[in-house]
Amino acid sequence: MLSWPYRAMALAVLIAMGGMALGAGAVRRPNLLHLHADDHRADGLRALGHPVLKTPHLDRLVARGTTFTRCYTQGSMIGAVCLPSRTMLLTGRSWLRIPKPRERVPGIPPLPAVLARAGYETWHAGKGSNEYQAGLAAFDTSLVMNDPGNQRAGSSQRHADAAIRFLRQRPKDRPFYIYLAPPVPHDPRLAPKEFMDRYDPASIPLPPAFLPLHPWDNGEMTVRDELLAPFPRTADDTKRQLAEYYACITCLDHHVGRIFEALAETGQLDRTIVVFTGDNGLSLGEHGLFGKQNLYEFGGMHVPCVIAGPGVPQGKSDALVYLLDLFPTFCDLAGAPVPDGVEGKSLKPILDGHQKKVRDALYTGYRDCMRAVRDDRWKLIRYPLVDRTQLFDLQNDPHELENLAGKPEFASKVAEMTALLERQMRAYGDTVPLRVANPKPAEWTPPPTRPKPR
Ligand SMILES: [Ca+2]
Repeated sequence: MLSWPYRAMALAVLIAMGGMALGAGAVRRPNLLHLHADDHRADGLRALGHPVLKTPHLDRLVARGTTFTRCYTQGSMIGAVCLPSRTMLLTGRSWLRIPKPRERVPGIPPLPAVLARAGYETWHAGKGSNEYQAGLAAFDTSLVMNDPGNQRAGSSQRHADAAIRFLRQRPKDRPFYIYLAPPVPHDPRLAPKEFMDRYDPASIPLPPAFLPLHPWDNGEMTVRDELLAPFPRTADDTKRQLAEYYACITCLDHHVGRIFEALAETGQLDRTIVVFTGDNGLSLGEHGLFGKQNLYEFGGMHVPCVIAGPGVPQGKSDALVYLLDLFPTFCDLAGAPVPDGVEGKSLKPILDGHQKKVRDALYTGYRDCMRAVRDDRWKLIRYPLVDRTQLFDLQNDPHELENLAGKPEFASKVAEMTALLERQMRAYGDTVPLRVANPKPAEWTPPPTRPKPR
């Protein structure tokens, strides 16, 4: 038995160690509330720099937490970018190593199973299609909330109502992990009139990289999402679609605010880490594109990522991160061991202030027609099937307006970034060739009549 002064010293050391391990203000085994929007652009909140959007509740989350400004889903081998994105999230595996929707990765339980084993009550509500079914099946409760009939406008409210009911009735002896993933602001973009009325299409600015047509064939010009707008894209139609998109986001924000109120009412706000992300981006007129089947910064793969709660500092991180990093991050926050074979990297060392970054470069891919890599400043996009390359200086050209790849003074930078891309592809088992024997002509003219989106 230690005498009093030694006991006091030992206690002080234990407290100091606890503080080091958890970060100031942190709680042991916090609740995890993951709000996962659908097709939500990386700039899709007022607090993330959007000039027109009204998102007061999520803006407050940004104000009190850490925003990862360079978060991406890694890629997609199909037009439904949602599916591999959500599978990566719940398996921690990279895009070419994910399982089929109803299968598990041998040796890696899905994220909810890992958290359940660590003592968490796991609860999901969200869309059922283009989701990782084996992951949803591992939740203690999984509510698949497909919109009845044409009632998409009420989707945000129905999802929030379900989450609030759970918060009020849940077992109080365990922390919770909520995965709330409504199909919002995915099309059809419908919100109640009070939200639609808040955006006048005439006063919506066009996106910075708006073009009537993409200048050449990127290999995926008539996929479903690209057929949601006329060719060539018009200012009026684009503004109308943007107004609808913003109305859906403001409606989502309103109901997220109700969830935050319920957290406060039930005494859980200071025990809950809230994570807000989107599953993929959306072009909505940028570069002449409308979908998520491309690798531009304000296009398919770049997503919002905000983490706020006890022990999480206020600020911004420009670390290069993937959505699949959330798997080990959630494990770390919950005190659960990260299963071997998870490829994501925990962001907790960044939140704790121990690290500035988790990787030096970040690569993305789409089918066999696009590959991209970026570092802190430069980004290269390669289109093997039409033998085109783009090089952007993101520091001076964040909207990717000027392609530097053809300029002789950037030839060595193109070679350097191509080599970086090849190394990244090797690391992730990606064998798609960056050059093909007989590339197609890159010129493209839109179909004379627009096919119906499937
Ligand atoms: Ca999506």
